[in-house]
Formats: sequence, structure tokens, C-alpha cells
Amino acid sequence: MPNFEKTPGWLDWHPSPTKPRFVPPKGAVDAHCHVFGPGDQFPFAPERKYTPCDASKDQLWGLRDHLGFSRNVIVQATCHGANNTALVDALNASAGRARGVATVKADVSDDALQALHDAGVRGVRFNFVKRLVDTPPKEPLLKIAEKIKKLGWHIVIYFEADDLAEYYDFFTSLPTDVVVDHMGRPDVTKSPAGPEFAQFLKLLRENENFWCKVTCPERLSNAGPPTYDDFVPFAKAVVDAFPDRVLWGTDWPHPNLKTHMVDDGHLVDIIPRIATTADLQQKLLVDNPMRLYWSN
Ligand code: 0GY
Repeated sequence: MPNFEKTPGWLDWHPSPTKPRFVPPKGAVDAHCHVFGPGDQFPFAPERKYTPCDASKDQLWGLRDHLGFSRNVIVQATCHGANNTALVDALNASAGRARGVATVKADVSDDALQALHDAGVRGVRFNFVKRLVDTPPKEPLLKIAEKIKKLGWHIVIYFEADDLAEYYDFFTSLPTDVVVDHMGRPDVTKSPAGPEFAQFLKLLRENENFWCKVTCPERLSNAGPPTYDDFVPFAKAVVDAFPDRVLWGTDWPHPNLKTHMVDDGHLVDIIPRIATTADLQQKLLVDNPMRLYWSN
């Protein structure tokens, strides 16, 4: 029997986030969030590096409504490995208001991919964060990329800033749209105009198939809540430069937070400092995610 005891130090998601003052545009999409279990119904993967608290689809819908959003993109988290049943269950229950990003293995069949597509999956996630997964070999990932390309899906990549140089050529060889989680996790104690973030901006500038999630202040910021001031200039720089290729999400239920649990209302309230006009907010929260997730 797997052990479902939560990893020590792991904080549960915020039970009563504030109601944000910022009202998202009609049809807004939370384009990065997860469901965890419930573990007794959807067991966590044996190879997982952490065991989360439960975070169910109904709890996610509750947060969506509370924050004033209309839709979710649910991203398969590493604690569920390549078993997408909790994700598919949530998508099937969403009445078309959720799409998904799955994790699959290289030997996945076309039928299995089609079934995921029918449930609402539109992408796969390749994770390179060493504390979350064993480093994946590239060959199987390229096989997956070729298979999912046929369905018009994209690839979501998650990596640490220090690893970008190593993976740059691999990432830019991927044959689909590519969405980068959490701006490639910049060190926000440095300048957004400095040489480290310049390499990430170059990736977006020179590769028009690359998109970016301006997410995760709670993981990146040293300034911290409620305003996450050191995170904001990085996200704003990306939105200003690439307004048609950015996405926003809560990252609920915020896996692996150990110092503070974020209040999701605070996250929504920094959106107008990241996307500073109604036009930019419409693109970030509605037009871009609808194009990527609801157009096929
Ligand atoms: C995130 C971030 C994290 C975890 C995962 O799949 C995951 O387990 O993505 C993290 O610990 O940084 O985007 O949810």
C-alpha cells in the first residue's frame, strides 16, 4: 500500500483566501493549477518526490468562482506521475470549463492520446526540476513530442533558471508550441534587465513558438506577500514584450510551499501591476489561454 502521509513541512492550501479587489475580465482563465487526489480515490504515484495534501476538483471550482474566474487549465503534477486519472476525472466533471496538460510516457498509444484529447487535454508537460523528478532522457521526450504534434497539442516545460543554458538547444528543437512555467524561475534578487533574465527573454524573442506563464510569485519572491514587489517587474517585462504569448495562473494548491501559504486573492490583486491596461489583461487572462486551449 502506498503511504499517503503528507510530506513533513508541506503546507496545505489557504482555506479562506481574500476576495480580490481586481475583477478579472469576463471569461478569465486560471491557466496553471492542479488537482491532488483525493489520495484514497486517485492514489499518488509510487515514484513521487513528495506527498501533497488532497486538493479536489470541487475545491478548485470553489476557488475559481471565489476569485472571479471562469475556466481552469489543470496541469498534471509530478505527485501523480503519468497516471492522469485524477486530471481526466476533473476535466470530465468541468462541463467544458477546464482543459488539461498531461504527463505521458514515450510508449503512449495514439488511442490513449485521443482519449485524453476527448477529455480536454491539449498539452503534455516535460519537467526538468531536479527536486521533483529524475532527469528525463531526451530521446523519449522527442518521441512524445512527435506523437502529440499530430493532435495540435503543445509542450509545457518546467526548469530552473540555472539549467536553461544546458537545455536551450533541446528546448528550441521541440516541434510544437512550448509554454514555459513560472518564467523559467528567475532569481528575482537580480535585475529584470540583467544578463541572466536576458537569456530567458532571448528564448522568447527568437522563438515565436514559445509562450510564458507569468506565475509563481510565492515561490520566486523574497519580498513576499501580499504585494510580491520583487516579482512584479519580471512578470511585467514579459507581458509588455510578448503580450500575445503570456498566460497567468494561481498555481493552486501551491505544491511544496514550506515557509508561507499564499492567499490566492493576493495573487489576483497583483495582476493589474503585471498587465497594466485592460487590453493586456484581456490578452493575458482570456484571449491567449482561449487560443491555446479552447480553439481545437
Ligand atoms: C508547480 C510547481 C511545483 C511542483 C510541480 O508537478 C509538480 O509537482 O509542478 C514546484 O514544486 O515547484 O508548478 O506546481
